[in-house]
Amino acid sequence: MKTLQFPPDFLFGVATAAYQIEGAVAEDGRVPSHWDTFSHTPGKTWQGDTGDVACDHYHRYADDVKMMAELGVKSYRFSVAWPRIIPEPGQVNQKGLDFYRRLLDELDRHQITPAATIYHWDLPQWLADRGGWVNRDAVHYFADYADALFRHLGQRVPRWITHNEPWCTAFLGYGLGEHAPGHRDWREAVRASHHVLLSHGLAVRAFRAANLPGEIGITLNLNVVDAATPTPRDQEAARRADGFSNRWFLDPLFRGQYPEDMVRLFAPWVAMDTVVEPDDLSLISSPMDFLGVNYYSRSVVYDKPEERLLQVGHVEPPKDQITEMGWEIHPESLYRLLTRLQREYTALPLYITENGAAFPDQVSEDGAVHDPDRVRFLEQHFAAAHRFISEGGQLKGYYVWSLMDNFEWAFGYSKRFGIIYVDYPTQRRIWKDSARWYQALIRSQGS
Ligand code: IFM
Repeated sequence: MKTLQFPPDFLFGVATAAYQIEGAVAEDGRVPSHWDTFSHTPGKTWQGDTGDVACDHYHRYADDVKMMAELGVKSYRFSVAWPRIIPEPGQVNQKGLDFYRRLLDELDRHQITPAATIYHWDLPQWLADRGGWVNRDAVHYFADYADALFRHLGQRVPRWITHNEPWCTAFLGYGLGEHAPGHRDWREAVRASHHVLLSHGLAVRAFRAANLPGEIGITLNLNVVDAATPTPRDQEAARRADGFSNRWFLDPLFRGQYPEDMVRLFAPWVAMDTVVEPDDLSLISSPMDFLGVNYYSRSVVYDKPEERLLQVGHVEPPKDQITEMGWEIHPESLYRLLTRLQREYTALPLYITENGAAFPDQVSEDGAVHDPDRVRFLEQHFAAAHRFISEGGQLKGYYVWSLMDNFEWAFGYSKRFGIIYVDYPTQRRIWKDSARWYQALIRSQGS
C-alpha cells in the first residue's frame, strides 16, 4: 500500500479502558464496581471471566508505556477507574490518584499525550446499590467525581472524555442486559440514557468553571445504518435504527433536543417529559471542544413488525466480510459517518477514539502473531479517514482499539482486539504484525 501522509500534528494513538486491562481490583483502596459484581455472577460472562487480573496493567504500566513508545504513538487514551478514586461518597482516595499520576509521569517521559476517559463503565458498586444511572442522583455523584479529577489531574491531562459510549452504558446495561448491571427494562434504559447525558453536561460545566488549559468532549459509538431495500417500510426501519443508535445521543448534544420520532417510540416505556427537567437540555448541549467517535461497523436493516421496541430486523453480513464479533467490515462507512457528522451536526474537531477488530489470533511456530486480517482492516479504515481529511474534514486523531488484548466485557478473554497479543498465563506481550504495520505507518509520516 502507498503510505498515507497525515497532517503533521495528527494524533496517532492507541486506546484502552481501566476495567479491561488494570486488574488489581482490591488494591490501594479500590472498591468494587458493578462490573466486578456482574462478572462474578455465574452465566454473565464467557466462561465466568472477570477483570480481577486482566492484563495486570496496574503493575506493568511502565513496561506498557514503553511498548507504546516503541510503537511510536503520539497519544494514549485510557480511562480512570471511578472505584479507585471515590471509594465512598465524599471521599477521595489518594492512592488511586497516585496510580494515574505515575501513569502520567511515564507518558510524559516518553512524550505521549494522554487522553483520559472519565467513565468507561466501571460504576462503583456503592452507586449501583443506589440505583445506578437510573437514579437522577448519579448525575451529581458523577459531577463530583469528575470535579475531583479536574482538581487533582486537571493540569496534566490536555484532553478529557466525559463518557465512553453512553449507548452501551444505558441500552446494553439496563435495556438488553448484556452489560452490568444486567437489567432488561427499557423504562430504566431510557432514563439512564438521559442521566448519562446530563452528567456529561454537568461535567463540562465543572470543567469550564475550573478554568483548565485542556479540552473536553464525549465519545459516542456511532454507526451507519442502511435500509435493506428502498421500500418506504425499510427506509423507515433504517430511520428508527438510526434514531436508536445515533440520533438519540447526537441530537440532545448538538441540537439541545431529543428526536421527536424517538420520543414517540419510547413513549410506551417512558414519557420523556416526566424525566427531562427544565434546563437539562441546555446543560446537555453545553459547548464541547471535540467529538470522539468509536466506529466498528455498519448495519443493514429491514422492517420487522414482530421485533420488540424498534420493529427492526438485521440483515446478516457476508461471512467473508465480518470480524470475529460478527460485525461487518465496512471501511467506507467510516468515511460516510465522519462526513455526515460534519454535514449534519458539528464543525468541531473529530477524533476516532476507537477503531479496530477482533480476529482469532494465535501464536505461530515462529513465535510471532500473524494477523493479516487486522492489518487489512486497519489499512482500509485509515485510508477512509485519510480520504475524509484530504477533502477538508476536521479529523485530528485516530486511536486504535486496542493497544493490547484485554477483557472484552461479556465475551471475557475470548475476543482479542489488541495489536499486541497478551499471553494471559504469563502476561507476556507479543507484537502482532498489525503492531508492526502501525509502527511503520507512524514512522513513515513526514518522510
Ligand atoms: O472493548 C470495547 C470497548 O470497551 C468499547 N468500545 C468497543 C470495544 C470493542 O467491543
